Amino acid sequence: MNKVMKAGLAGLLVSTMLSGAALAETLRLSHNTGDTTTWQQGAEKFGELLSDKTGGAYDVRVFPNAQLAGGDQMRQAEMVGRGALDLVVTSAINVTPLVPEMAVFSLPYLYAGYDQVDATTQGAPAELLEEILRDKGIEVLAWGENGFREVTNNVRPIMSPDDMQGLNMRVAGPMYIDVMNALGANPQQMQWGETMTALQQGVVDGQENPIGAVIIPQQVYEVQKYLTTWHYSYDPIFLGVSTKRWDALDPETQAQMREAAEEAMAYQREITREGTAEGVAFLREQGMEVYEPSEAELQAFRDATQPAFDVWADKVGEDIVGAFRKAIDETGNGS
Ligand code: X2X
Repeated sequence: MNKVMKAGLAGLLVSTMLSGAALAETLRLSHNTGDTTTWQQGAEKFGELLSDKTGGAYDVRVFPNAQLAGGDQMRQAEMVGRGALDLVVTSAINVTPLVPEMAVFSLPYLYAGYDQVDATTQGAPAELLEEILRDKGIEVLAWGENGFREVTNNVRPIMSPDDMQGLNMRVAGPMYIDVMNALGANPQQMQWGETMTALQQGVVDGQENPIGAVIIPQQVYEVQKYLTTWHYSYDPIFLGVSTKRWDALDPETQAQMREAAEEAMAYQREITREGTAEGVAFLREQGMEVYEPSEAELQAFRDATQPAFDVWADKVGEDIVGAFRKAIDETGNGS
């Protein structure tokens, strides 16, 4: 060890002693988008709040791009479930291989707006999913937002279901394969981490993702020409902790952790909605051609995707779909 290193180590020791605190326990948090997204910002906010609320007893190290799961975005939930990861921020769609019921949020055209979304993700319906996830070893701490998923491609503007015919579309999960098939496209399931390169090289023509959480921060506009705001599927994210970790915490720490998660995800939802609201204008400035379908045009997409809705509503089960529909109806905004 050289002099400089020795001095550095001594300094570290002194500052630790001066702060009077025991070394914080570091929890590892995995998420599957890049470090510029609102997923990352929400995860970092959670780390800050947890450290504050626990008086520095815990801190969080955030690992983007599903790197702790070898780049496999679907594997993260299973790893948290068996305690191989402490924490995860991921979207519902990534958990459908483990828990098919999680597809409920993303059923095509289930929601007509944010108030309907909030009535389910921030209300009793989401608790039905939380129970199932708990049985799989994941304690959901709070729900955030990926958002309404919009379609982009490099071939032509999408104005009607016919325009989807024959397009090679990257999709994230199994339900979207059925949705894309219903629209006459050629879906291909692919990791998000591989998608930008695939779009750039023309391996696929298009993809679909939310504007504020992913398309803008991950610069999808650099490799895609056309975007249609078809709002066809909503995707929430959640912040979850391994139940192995959770059950070992005392009630006070549990309360602090849940509070930190709720505040962090509220912040994450807010910045995601802001980014989405400003997003279309920004994307046009970047040279994208954006098409905003009318109500009648949206109805054509709704009709075309109905077969996939029916298949997946069956997989989710009547109890859960019914609870979601009831909460949506009670907002009084129709859909
Ligand atoms: O892979 C995607 O498209 C993403 C980032 O939205 C999800 O995690 C589902």
